[in-house]
Amino acid sequence: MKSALITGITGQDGPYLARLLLDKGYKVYGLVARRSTPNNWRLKFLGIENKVELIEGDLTDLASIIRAIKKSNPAEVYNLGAQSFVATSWEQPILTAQSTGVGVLNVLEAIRLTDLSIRFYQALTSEMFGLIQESIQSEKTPFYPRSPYGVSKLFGHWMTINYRESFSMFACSGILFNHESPIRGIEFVTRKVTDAVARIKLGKQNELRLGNIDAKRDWGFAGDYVEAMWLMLQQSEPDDYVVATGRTATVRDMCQIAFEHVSLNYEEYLVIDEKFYRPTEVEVLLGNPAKAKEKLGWVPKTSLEELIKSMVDADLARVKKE
Ligand code: NAP
Ligand code: F7E
Repeated sequence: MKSALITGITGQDGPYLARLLLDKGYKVYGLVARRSTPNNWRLKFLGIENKVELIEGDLTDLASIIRAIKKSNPAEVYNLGAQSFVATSWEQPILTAQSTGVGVLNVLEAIRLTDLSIRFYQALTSEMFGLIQESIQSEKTPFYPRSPYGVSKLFGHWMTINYRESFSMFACSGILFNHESPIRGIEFVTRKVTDAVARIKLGKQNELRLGNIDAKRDWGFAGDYVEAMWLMLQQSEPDDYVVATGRTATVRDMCQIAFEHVSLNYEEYLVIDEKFYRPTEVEVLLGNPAKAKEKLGWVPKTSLEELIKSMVDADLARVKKE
């Protein structure tokens, strides 16, 4: 039986990827950083809490990653772990550089020191395009990151390429645009909005405070995007791929979809709060997923409307149970 090791298995993408790999017959291990309270609610939400084996370790601790690789003996390692909230990357830039940036190097080194035949997936991001240099971003678009998070990911990107070229590692970078789901962290804007919509609808909240609602994002569904990760590691050659929907919408558009789903008008509840503005903003992102379509046969299946409505429905169900 093939084994896979996933870092970041307690985050949003980890459980979707774990479920996909379990369905394909893999034995799935997850590297989990020690926290004072276990953080398994997302694994539970997808019904796989008892189907994956968790190994304690941290991306900033090389020895713990080596131990996890020796224990799991994986054919594939998916490095999804990171401090991934852009706003926090200005509050904790050094921690972000260590986990999101140097963490990538630690996993690459751990593979180099244990088994160079392991196939490696690195979770990268459209945030590396930042101040966009082309109106539609592809694998060939120059980078211009706008946050400590984006800069840290760019370090991980070049390290992944360098290890591929230096040691012939099968190392792939997925440059993923924003992807969301009912298990998205509550601090990210889509989930913040869908949770607020549920609370407002159920009379538990009166307003929704947001920052820059003119920002535009290319939003897809996390469950679709993890399929692209797996497909990258099944190819004959390692490569880098943009994964996106090819459609962009404003935060305002997304709010409108969410509120209209429960027959409310967002303008009656939205309050603009300077607190949520960022020191430097990524104003617009729009990805071109043509290479992923051509080489991987990957296409997004979920529309923005379907995605946001499913998130509102999940939050309504949760808030009702509170
Ligand atoms: P997420 O929900 O923030 O999950 C991050 C995961 O990393 C969590 O399991 C977290 O554990 C773990 N982690 C953080 N620091 C760690 C450390 N030092 N050692 C070990 N584990 C650590 O992120 P996501 O949305 O699932 O995204 C997955 C990956 O894709 C991330 O690398 C993210 O930067 C990248 N990405 C995401 C998107 C997106 O739109 N979702 C787009 C492009 C790229 P705890 O929960 O215990 O802290
Ligand atoms: O912000 C604006 C905010 O925090 C989206 C991460 O997964 O995707 C994510 O990064 C936009 C920004 O995601 C609020 O200014 C307005 O323009 O949901 P977000 P993000 O920063 O795009 C990329 C691809 C990643 O790689 C990251 O890991 O929404 N916005 N008002 C707000 N954002 C938040 N969070 N909260 C607000 O109140």
